[in-house]
Amino acid sequence: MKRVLITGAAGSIGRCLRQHLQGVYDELRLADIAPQAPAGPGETVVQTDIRDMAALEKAMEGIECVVHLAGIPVEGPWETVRDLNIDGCYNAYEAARRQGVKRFIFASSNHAVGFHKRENLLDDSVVPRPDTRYGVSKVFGEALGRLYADKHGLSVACLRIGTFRDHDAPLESRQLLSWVSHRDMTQLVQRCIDHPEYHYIVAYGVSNNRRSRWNNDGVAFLGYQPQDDSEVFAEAILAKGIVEDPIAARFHGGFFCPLEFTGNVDRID
Ligand code: 15L
Repeated sequence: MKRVLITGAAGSIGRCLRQHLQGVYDELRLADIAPQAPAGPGETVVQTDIRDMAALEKAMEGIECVVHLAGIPVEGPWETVRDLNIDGCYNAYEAARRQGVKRFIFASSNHAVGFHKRENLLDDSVVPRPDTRYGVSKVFGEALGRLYADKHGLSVACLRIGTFRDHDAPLESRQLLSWVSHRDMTQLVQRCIDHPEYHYIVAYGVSNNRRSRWNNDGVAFLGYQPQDDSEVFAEAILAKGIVEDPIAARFHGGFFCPLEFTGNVDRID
């Protein structure tokens, strides 16, 4: 894969990938609706709205691999989730198909499986269990990926990303499980771009955290070897003595779970 397009390139993960992948591929095409820094060597910068299929098709001309990061990264009103993460995500897969893109890497999220109990270790075979409308949109993106892989032969990787932060460190106790460092995130994406052949995979975007509850054995063939462990931050974080919300603490999705919650936690098996 020599010509790579990143959507949402002006976001947190996009900027990190831009910084670390500059010069690695023949062309790194950077698409975002927001203004971006001017193109450096090997880069092309395009202003693209993922709600505009024609613009996305144009942005994907000649591209071999799409890294689709664009969308709303948190819970939001249905209209926003629908426009950006449902319609926008469909547009991205469909534009990729029309342009003959070979591989599609989808920024999914742990919130696609957020209502699984934290006491259970999660691998790539667990059933969807979204904790928000945002989580539902990530389940949708994973399902579209499965469809486009099976029906159209697109090679697809869905990354259930944990906690990625600009400051590159975990800040609270749940993030000791879910944190993914900049270099590990970059390595995972790069392995997914560079691997010669896979059909459809799901991987967790998480560092080598001693407290991680997510298992990537199913994608060991990728050779992803995360370098960072949140444990080095554990003492300082735990010393703050901040107690997690009781609903958040039960589930993988953490603080997304109690948002607008009107259910019965004891019925969630
Ligand atoms: C996500 O999917 C969000 O994009 C991010 O902002 C974090 O909240 C992260 O999950 C998390 O679970 O910590």
